[in-house]
Amino acid sequence: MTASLDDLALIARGKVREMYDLERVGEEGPTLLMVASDRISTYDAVHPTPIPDKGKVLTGLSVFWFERTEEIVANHLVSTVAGVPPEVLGRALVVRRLEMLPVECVVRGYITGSGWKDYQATGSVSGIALPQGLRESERLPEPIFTPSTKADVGHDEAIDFDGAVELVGDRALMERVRDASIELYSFAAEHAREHGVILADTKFEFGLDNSDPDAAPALVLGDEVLTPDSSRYWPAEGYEVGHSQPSFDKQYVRDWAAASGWDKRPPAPAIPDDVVAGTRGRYIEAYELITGEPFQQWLERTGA
Ligand code: Q0Z
Repeated sequence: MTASLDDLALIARGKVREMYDLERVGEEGPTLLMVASDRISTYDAVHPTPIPDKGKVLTGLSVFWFERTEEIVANHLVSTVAGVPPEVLGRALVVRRLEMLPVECVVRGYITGSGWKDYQATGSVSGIALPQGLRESERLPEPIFTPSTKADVGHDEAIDFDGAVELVGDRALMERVRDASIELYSFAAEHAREHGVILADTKFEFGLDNSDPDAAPALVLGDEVLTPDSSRYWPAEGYEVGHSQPSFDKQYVRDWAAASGWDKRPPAPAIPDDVVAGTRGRYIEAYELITGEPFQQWLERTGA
């Protein structure tokens, strides 16, 4: 018997997602329910207007990547249907409960965002010296691992690799996390590029599975993976170095917000219907380009 969402204990709430405790302890130990909403944020503020199907697109994309990266590293996905309350089918996952590592594992293949700011100021990012003369949005000679702290409120703070080792308390483990992060990014960026999309950078979160008291804790990939909310995806068409690139998914909202005169401080304004529709179309287009299947198939597979 599957519980209703109302019967579950909310254990964490993000800007656009919720995490619930699933009482049921199965074969794989304690589990959680990770629920993606249709909420959208721009400039760190959540708009009052949802984007229909956004939560389902992001959940389907996470599953696509979890299923294709199991050989690189184990992940926390347990089920997309069994144990998922009917009202959140298609936008929720049953996941193994992990002991999360206290670092955000950012990998960058292109120089943009805070990495571009740091590079302009210092010539390096997270303690990694980069070639001189890079231009904004340029592809890096190789992907770099640029960890950050997990701030409860406000912005994550960039740290170097030794800072991440200190937070995690285990250098050998942190080396495995870095190597897995770079392999995951490289795999996904190559796949995306073959489908007309540039994966500029992304963020992973790892944890340890302690559910077997007789085994060593296993390193497991958690959270959402390689979604437009945890990554920068750019359309390959029109990509050009020397300036910032439009976001694959959020550019309609950002362009509208800029023209609306909103000063980018909370509260974020309601989004007009045509911008909602265009943005929903971009999310579905991203799903279909990256996975190569109609979004409808995700809805059907999950009974959404
Ligand atoms: C993920 C987050 C969300 C708010 C905790 N497998 C796991 N085991 C233990 N903890 C987590 C996970 Cl994924 C975990 N977050 C981030 C997700 C809503 C915060 F859906 N926090």
